[in-house]
Amino acid sequence: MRIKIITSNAGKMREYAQALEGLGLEAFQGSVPYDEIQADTLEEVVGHGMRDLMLKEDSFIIDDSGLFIDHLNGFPGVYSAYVLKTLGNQGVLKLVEGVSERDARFECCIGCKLPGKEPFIVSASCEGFILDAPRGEGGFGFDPIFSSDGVRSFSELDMGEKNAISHRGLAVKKLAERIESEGSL
Ligand code: ITT
Repeated sequence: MRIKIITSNAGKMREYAQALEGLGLEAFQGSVPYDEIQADTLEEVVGHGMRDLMLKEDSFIIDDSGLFIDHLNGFPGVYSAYVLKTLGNQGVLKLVEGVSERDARFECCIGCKLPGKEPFIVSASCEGFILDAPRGEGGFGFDPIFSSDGVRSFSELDMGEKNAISHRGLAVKKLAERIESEGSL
């Protein structure tokens, strides 16, 4: 089965291609504009986006993700894309400069609509820490400043290693279980 991933983010797209390939699914990128509201949770953003997209498309996957930093009460969270664009990783590091509590988590919310099936949402998170300085060349977005084990940043993992433990990798596993249980594979 082929699945259209509606995203403008090339980093996400690469991860979907690899994670879904392992499940025998072929991901391809689509760019269909849809309503992305500002809301308190990723699930609300995805739910709204899906309702809009279902008027135009009969199957797709969308993904809304964010970095939630404990010391900042979960900021940037649902504002992650804007914060990365405006402050960048250095700006985020400044917000936690000298702070010893570095706990953070990535969250990923996937909205999935398959032909002739009910739409559904799955979410997963990955706990970790904000590093003191960016490290590594791989990945995208906040990867250089986030580590799940406190040793290597997500940018220092290869994509397979990241997908095995990341918010997106875990959400894709839930997605696959759900698709299998509905007999769509
Ligand atoms: P869409 O077109 O799919 O919406 P986006 O880049 O706007 O792409 P999000 O709003 O979901 O995506 O992402 C919020 C921000 O978090 C964005 O700047 C991403 O680059 C970043 N991000 C999401 N997943 C990430 C990951 O696995 N590692 C590092 N940064 C990530």
